[in-house]
Amino acid sequence: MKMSFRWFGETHDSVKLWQIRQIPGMVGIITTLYDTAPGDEWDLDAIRAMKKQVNDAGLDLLGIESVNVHDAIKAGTPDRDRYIQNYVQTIRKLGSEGIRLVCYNFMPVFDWTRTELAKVRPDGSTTMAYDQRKIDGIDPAEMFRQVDSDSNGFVLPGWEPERMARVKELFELYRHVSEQQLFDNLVYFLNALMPVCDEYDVNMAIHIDDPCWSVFGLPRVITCREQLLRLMDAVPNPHNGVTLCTGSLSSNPQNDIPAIIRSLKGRIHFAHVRNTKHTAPGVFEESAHYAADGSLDMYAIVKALVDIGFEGPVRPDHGRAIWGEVSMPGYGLYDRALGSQYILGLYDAIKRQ
Ligand code: CS2
Ligand code: MN
Repeated sequence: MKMSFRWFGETHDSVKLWQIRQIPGMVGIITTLYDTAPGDEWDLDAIRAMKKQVNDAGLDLLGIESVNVHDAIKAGTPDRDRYIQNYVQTIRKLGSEGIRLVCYNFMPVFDWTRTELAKVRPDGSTTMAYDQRKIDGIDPAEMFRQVDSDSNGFVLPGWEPERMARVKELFELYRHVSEQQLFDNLVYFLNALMPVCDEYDVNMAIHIDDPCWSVFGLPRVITCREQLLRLMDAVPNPHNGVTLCTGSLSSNPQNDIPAIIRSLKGRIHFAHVRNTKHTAPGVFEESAHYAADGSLDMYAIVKALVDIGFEGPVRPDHGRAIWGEVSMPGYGLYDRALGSQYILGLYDAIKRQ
């Protein structure tokens, strides 16, 4: 596996490339052009500049997270083909620059959802947490106000203020979109992308929905093994693959993550490895990556990735805020650096066994 780190670019991230470079075993960066809006066609010069910046720091640009999907595509409105064509052009440009991995999600309106961004843990660190009972009691606009006021002044991916200003309109757009339609729209989108993915050998890697059930009554389809396999079968081209995010999958403890990994052999193009701690049904918090700190069997997860021959990029995912660091919630340097070392330690031990 190739260890990588998500980076939000010079203007959006508190972490510097030179710091990432000093983490042992770190070879790559996962980033995006943060100033593009979902649906825009990316600019080739901007892609080149982004790549050069990463390479100049001694790291490889291993993939894009995310090329965001416009809501017209997810909701399947009549103007979707225009946005799909822009997406095709973006893949063409990324592929021509040797960037072969595109992570994306297909969740309507919101990206991941947490009800607390700085829950204090017994050791004084803070972490992101989710409690379904809180979601049931508030509306999405209130949810956004809470997220925004807790975000240390950073813009959280998927929770951009421009987007949230349109939240009512977005909900209206999905009012009549069933889970089946959302799934069909995803298949339509992927079928349109496969020719350009074949031409440039670009892997599309869908991120697991987080949490992996419907929130605020919106449909969600990338939630469990059955749905993942259904998508792999619907578009059998191997360029249609998955970002296996253990934290997101673990939101539902019914998901047997090592078994899911094994069932997706050849279709996992990117792995997000992190741990969560469950306290009640629908209630969890993001623990340290270290297995004993949370509920996941991290050894079994890394073992399954090794056993299926996964060689792609992996990254630590959300970390706690520790040692006084102030960063975008979940995306500081320190705890993710620790997480990467733990994953590499497991990986080395498994490989030598
Ligand atoms: C992140 C997501 O929370 C996470 O696990 O990885 O924000 C992810 O970047 C997007 O869902 C991918 O489009
Ligand atoms: Mn993830």
